[in-house]
Amino acid sequence: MRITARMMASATLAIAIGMPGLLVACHPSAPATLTSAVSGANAAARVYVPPGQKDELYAFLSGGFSGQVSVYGLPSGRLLKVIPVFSQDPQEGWGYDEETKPMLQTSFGFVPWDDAHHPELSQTNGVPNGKWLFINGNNTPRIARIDLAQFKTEEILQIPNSAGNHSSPFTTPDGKYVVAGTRFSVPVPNRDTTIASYAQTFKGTLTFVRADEPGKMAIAFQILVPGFDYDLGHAGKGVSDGWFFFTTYNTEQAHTKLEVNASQNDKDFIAAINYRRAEACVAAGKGTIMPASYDHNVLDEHSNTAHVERKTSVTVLEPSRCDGLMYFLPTPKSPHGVDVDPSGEYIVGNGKLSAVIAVHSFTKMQQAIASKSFDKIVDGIPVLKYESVLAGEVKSSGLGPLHTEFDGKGYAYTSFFISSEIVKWKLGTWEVVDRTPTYYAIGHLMIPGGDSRAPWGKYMLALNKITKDRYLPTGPIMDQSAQLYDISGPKMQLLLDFPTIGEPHYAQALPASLIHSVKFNTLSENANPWAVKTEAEGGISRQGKAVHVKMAAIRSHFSPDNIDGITVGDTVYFHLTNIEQDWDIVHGFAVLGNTDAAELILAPGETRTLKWIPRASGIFPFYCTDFCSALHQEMQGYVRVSPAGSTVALSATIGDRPVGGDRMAGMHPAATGGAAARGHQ
Ligand code: K7E
Ligand code: CUA
Repeated sequence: MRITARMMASATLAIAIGMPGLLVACHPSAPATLTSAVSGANAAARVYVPPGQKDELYAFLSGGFSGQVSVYGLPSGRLLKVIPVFSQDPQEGWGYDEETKPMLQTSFGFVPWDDAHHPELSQTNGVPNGKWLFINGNNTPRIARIDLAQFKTEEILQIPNSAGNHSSPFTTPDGKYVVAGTRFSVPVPNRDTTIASYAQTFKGTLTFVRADEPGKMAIAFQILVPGFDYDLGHAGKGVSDGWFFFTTYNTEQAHTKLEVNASQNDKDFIAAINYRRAEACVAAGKGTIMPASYDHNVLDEHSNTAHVERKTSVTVLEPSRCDGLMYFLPTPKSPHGVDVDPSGEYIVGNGKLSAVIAVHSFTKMQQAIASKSFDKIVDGIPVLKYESVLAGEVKSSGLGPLHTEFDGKGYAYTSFFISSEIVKWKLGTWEVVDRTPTYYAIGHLMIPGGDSRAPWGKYMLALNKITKDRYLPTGPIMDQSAQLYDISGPKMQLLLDFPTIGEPHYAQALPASLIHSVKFNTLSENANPWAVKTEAEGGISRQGKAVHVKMAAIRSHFSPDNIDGITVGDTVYFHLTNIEQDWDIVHGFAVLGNTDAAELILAPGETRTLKWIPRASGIFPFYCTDFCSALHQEMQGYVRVSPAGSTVALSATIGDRPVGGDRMAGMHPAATGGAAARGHQ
C-alpha cells in the first residue's frame, strides 16, 4: 500500500480516536498543500452566491445535542435559520412562553432538551415534496414534525416502549408512516427488574407512526422484537415497496462492556419488515392493545397554542402471531446505516467493524424466503442464508463504513469513519471508482434526495465529527464541521468547509423551489383567546393573584405601555399580539428580572404569553427585543410593582389615557381555560 499524505492524516486520526491520551502529543496541523490538493478547481466561484442572490438548495442539518434543526443554503454554506424543536430556545422564546411550553411535555414531565439525529423530508411517491420535515428525539423518544410553510415545529409525538429513539424517523415512499426503532432494548412494559436478566426480559420495539395528516400523528402499531439494539432504518421503494429495513447490533444480547461483548458475532442482522403484512395482521385482530403512557403535543395553527393529549394505549404486534412479517439478513459486522438504492433492489449494510460493504438483493431475499433458505431461527424469526441474499460485497479497503447515499446515476457514496474518507462505488459491479478524504471522521453524508427514489445528485455534504485544525481553534469544545463536494463529474471535488451547530448527524436537502415559506398568521384568523386585533382592545384584569395584560405590539409602541396596580405575590401574564400584517415584521418583548421565561418573539398576527412573577416592589421596564423600526429603541414601557397588600388601583395606559382594571371584565376567557392557565402546572 502506497502511503500518501492523506493516509498519514487518517492514520494520525485513527490513533487519536483510539488513544485520546495522545491527542495533545500529536496535535496535527494539516499542511496547506493537503487542503489545496483536494479542493476542486475554481471551488470559490462554484460556491459563491453573490450578495442579493439566493442559494439553489435548502439543507436541513440535525442539531445533534443542541436538540434543534439548522437550515443552511447550498452551495454557499450560509446559515439561514435555527428551527427550535426539542430544546428551549431563547432566540425565539420557544418552550419559554405559555403557548409553546406544552410542546416539550412528555409522560416524564417537561423535557426541554433532546438529542436530534435524523431530519427526514416528507415524500410523495418516493420524492421529497417540501411540505414537512420530521426529526427524532433520541434521548426521550419523540418524533417532531416541522411545517416548512413557516419553518415551525407544529407537532411532537412521544414513543412509548422505546428507549433511545435512534432508528427514526425514516419515511415510507407514500408518506404514510415514519418509523421509530429503539436503540436500547428495555423491559416491555418497563418495570423494575435485574439488568442481568437482559437476555430474557429486555425487548426491542419497531414503531410505525401515521404521519400523513398534520396534527394527527399516531402510532399505528409497534412490533415487539428480540432484545437487540436497533440502530438505523430505511424503507424499501420501487421493487421493495412495502418493506422496511432496520440494522441491529448487539445480537449477542450483552448488557455489560458492549464495546467488547457486543462485538463478538461475525455478523449481526438487518431486520426486514413486511409492513403491509403487519397492517393486515393488525386489521385481523392479531395485535394486542397494551396500556402505555405517552404524550401527543400539537401546536394549533390558529391559536398558536400547544395542547397536550395523554395517550394511554398502544397496539403491539408479535412476529410469532403474524407469519411472514419479519426476516433477518445476516450482515457483517455491527452494522450502523442501512440504505436502499433508488430502484429499491439493493439494501446496503454498513458494518462499522467490517472491511467490506455488504449489499443485499431484494429479489434474492424474496427467493430465499420462498425456498426457505434459512440459516437458523432466532426467537421465531427466520435468519436467511447470507449467500442466498447477498448481491455483492464492495471490497473498499476503507475502515468503518457508516452510511451510504446515492446520486441517481448508478453510483453509491459511503462514509468511512475510521479512515476519514468517502468511497464512491458502482451499483451492480461493486467496484470502487473514486475516494476522497474528509476532515475528519465523517459520520453521515448527504446528497440532496440521496435516500429517495430520485436524487438531485449534484452536491454531497460530509458531516464530520472532529473539527481539529479546520478553523481557528475555540478551545477543546469546537463546533462540528461540514464539507461540500461537487459530485457532478467522475471525481468528487471538495468545494467548501463550514461549521455546524451541535453535532449534525444526518441532513437532508432539496431544491429551494419546492419550499414556499412566506406564510404568516393573519390577524383575522388568530384564534388565541388572549389576542387583540386592535390597539384599543388592550387592557388589564385581575383574577385573584393572577393579572392578565392584553397588549398589542406595532411599530413602534406597546399598547398599553404603562401598568399600575401589580403587587408582590402576583403572577403577571403578558399576552402580546403582534398586530402587524407585513409578512416579516417581528416584535419582541422582555421584562426586567424575569426568572420564569425568556423573551417573546412574535411573528405577525401571532399571540404569545410571557409569565412574570415580580419578587420585589419597584418600577420595572419592558421593551421590544427585535430591532423593528427606526423608533425601536422607543418601543418600551413600565410596570409599577407595589408591596403586597397595597391598594394601588389596577390600571393600564393606552394612548396616553389610563384605563381601569375592569376593562377586560367579561372579555377574557374563562378563568382557568386560557392559554396562560394551561402551560404551567
Ligand atoms: Cu450519528 Cu445516524 Cu445517530 Cu450515524 S447516527 S453518524
Ligand atoms: Cu418592535 Cu422593536
